[in-house]
Amino acid sequence: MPRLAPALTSFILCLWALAAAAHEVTVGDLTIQHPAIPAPLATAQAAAGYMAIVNAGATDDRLIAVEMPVARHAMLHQTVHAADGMASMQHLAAVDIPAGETVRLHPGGMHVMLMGLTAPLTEGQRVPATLVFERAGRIAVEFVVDPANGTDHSGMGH
Ligand SMILES: [Cu+2]
Repeated sequence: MPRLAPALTSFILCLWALAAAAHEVTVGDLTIQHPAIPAPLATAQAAAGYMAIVNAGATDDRLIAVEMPVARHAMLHQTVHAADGMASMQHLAAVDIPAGETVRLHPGGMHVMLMGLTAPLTEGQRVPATLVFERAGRIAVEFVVDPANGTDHSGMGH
């Protein structure tokens, strides 16, 4: 089937690219899907990290801390939009991960706020981090630096 080979090859390459772009880590009942940081400006002091957390178990959990050596402080934040359209951010003590649910940290919502970057983050880079859960304990992940999302997070209401 010589004519099928190129199509098959590109299909396999495509699968491989998808796998590389969407990584995940499963420990026990929790799956952390695609932890990622949109590439900040080279001069940025702050950045935001996003991911989805799936709790396939029957017990609620909570994300209580994030440790990331590339930032002096990593905090859990929630972007809130006031009636006048202005966005600001609130610190969250924890993010609830209810049993059987998927919680998404995404632009405009909850995020991991990285303050005081100790090194520039460039697209494609993998940034080690530890997520600390109340029940599941410590889970090591790697945040991938994704293409910039066009928003300069560093200027938002801190
Ligand atoms: Cu923030």
